[in-house]
Amino acid sequence: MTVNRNVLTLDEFTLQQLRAFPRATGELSALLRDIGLAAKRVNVEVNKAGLVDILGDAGSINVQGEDVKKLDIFANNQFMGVLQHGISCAGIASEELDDVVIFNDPVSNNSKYVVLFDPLDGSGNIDVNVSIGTIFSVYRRVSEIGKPATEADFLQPGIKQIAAGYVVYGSSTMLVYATRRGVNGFTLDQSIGEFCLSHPDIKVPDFGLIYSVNHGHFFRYPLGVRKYITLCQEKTKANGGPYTQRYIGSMVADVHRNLIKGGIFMYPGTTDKPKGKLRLLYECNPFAFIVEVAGGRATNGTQRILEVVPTQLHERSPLFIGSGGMMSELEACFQE
Ligand code: P6P
Repeated sequence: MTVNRNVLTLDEFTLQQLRAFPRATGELSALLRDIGLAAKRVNVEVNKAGLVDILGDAGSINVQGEDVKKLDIFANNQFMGVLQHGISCAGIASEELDDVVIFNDPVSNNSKYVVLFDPLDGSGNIDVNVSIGTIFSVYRRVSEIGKPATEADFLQPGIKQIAAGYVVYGSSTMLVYATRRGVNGFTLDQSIGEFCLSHPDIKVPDFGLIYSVNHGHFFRYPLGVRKYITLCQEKTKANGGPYTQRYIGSMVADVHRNLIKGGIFMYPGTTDKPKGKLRLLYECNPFAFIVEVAGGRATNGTQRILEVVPTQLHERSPLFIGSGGMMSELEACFQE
């Protein structure tokens, strides 16, 4: 039987990347393997979520006598657990936890990375069977190796990211991650329980036909945003359209679709919430890194997302992200 060497698993791919850098320590490969393992475990529970009435609601005791956790908490614990027991991570920050978690054990203190993640973004969509996702961001520590990580390790601008990625639990389960060398997508092959390279070297088209925004807030958006949305609606075949509005209400699914097909995703600030809803550190920054490596752009409306210097762990930011040509059209509307 011939082995199909064209289909690389996530582990084989990261090891191949490691071999290309002889001086690399393998810590990043190990960290991505850990994240892939947690994602597979979360995927099993997400796929069962529709049976929650059989398994019992969060907080109840299920038929196996296990206490059923909210899926967000379950996902948080899976990612935190694999990272804490791995060899590459000194600590984590999570959308589910108020403060950073410094692992502070000898192996973790000697690790050179910290990881920030949103363990289950869009989890409000679970009970209506809409795709949801995990988002993660990897930084090299600025604190002294050998000692416990500090909060400063987590409050770095997005430009300092070493890697970033997401998992989309949808019609298929995909893990997409970026380093400065490129963006690559892996689809979970349930028959072997491995993420397999399915989307090598992802590049976002410079233009697309999709714009993603919550129209319900239209009259609370800044004038430039309203101008751009109107421009999108006026697009015809004669001037580069017609555009389609697609908004799932699950950022991972919306941005993933636009990354592959081309498009723009907007979560602007509003008159009542000027900073918008999305979190800078573990939603905006990782996607900004991924999309920029793929050839697109991401701003907060006035500044490149990756250059924003964070001051708080859970701070929010407006987000405009996607195809470079469409981002330029948006920025022209801001200038008018
Ligand atoms: P709205 C999910 O709760 C989330 O954080 C993102 O995944 C999604 O893009 C956004 O909120 C949707 O928010 O206000 O449009 O429902």
